[in-house]
Amino acid sequence: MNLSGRWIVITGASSGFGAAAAVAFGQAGCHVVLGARRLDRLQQVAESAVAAGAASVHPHVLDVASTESVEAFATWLAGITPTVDVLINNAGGAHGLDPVATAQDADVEAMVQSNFIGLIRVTRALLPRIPHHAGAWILNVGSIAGHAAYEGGAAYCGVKAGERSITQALRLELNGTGIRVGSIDPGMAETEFSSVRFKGDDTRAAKVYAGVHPLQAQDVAEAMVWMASRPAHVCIDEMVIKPTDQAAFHKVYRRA
Ligand code: NDP
Ligand code: 8X3
Repeated sequence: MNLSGRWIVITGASSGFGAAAAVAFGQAGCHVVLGARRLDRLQQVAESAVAAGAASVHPHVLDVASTESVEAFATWLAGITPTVDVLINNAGGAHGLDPVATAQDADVEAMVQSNFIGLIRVTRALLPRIPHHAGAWILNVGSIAGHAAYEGGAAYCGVKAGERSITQALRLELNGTGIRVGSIDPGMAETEFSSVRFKGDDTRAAKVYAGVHPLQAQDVAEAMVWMASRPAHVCIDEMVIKPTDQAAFHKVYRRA
């Protein structure tokens, strides 16, 4: 399916997968709408998407952890476009790697708000703008963390498992509308993810990727474009995408 001229909304577009997706959908000639909390970073991403060939680019502040912010974003968006062809629910991430015994409420709440409730909030707010026609998409970003839990990941793995359940429920609810609902579930990818997880401890974050050839944000963005550009009768329910070096969360090949 040709994506040129389609309207794409990307949450969490100020870095990582979301920023790379802005450029990748821009290259495909889309109108790109970008949301995140850091407006200065969004504006830089917007410039890259324009340079890549986007039909138009529209950055706006968005905190998916706030109903008020999501509703303000939706109201602003309604003044720009009557329709959204592809919604990419990407905003989120991990906070901390503490075991349950020492888990911090603030970290758990932040993960639930952004990855889980935020996904429902944004989808609920934008659903009226997604046309019931063949070819529309709601593409949620999950993780291999949603497929198997690991030590220190109780809350993060929990919310990403929740993302899979939301995706599955929504696909059932929207059956017959023509709107496709799917999940892209990456493994280890070198973005700001680990820096955020370890609260700015970049030395600790770098160790996650030491000796490994991890996914880059662009790898995931290209997969998103591939999913979105399938013919309208084809729905990719779930795509797991990992580095070749990562056979499973705990099984990672590291060069000396
Ligand atoms: P980054 O930290 O680089 O990007 C996260 C993005 O989410 C940023 O743009 C950030 O923007 C945004 N964000 C976070 N919280 C909120 C919020 N409350 N409201 C709006 N935007 C928010 O990491 P990734 O690109 O790696 O992460 C993107 C998604 O991919 C996340 O859902 C993550 O869980 C998932 N993921 C990541 C993997 C990895 O290894 N990197 C693997 C599997 C899944 P801002 O701070 O400006 O608001
Ligand atoms: C991020 C991937 O495996 O570090 O979702 O949790 S993992």
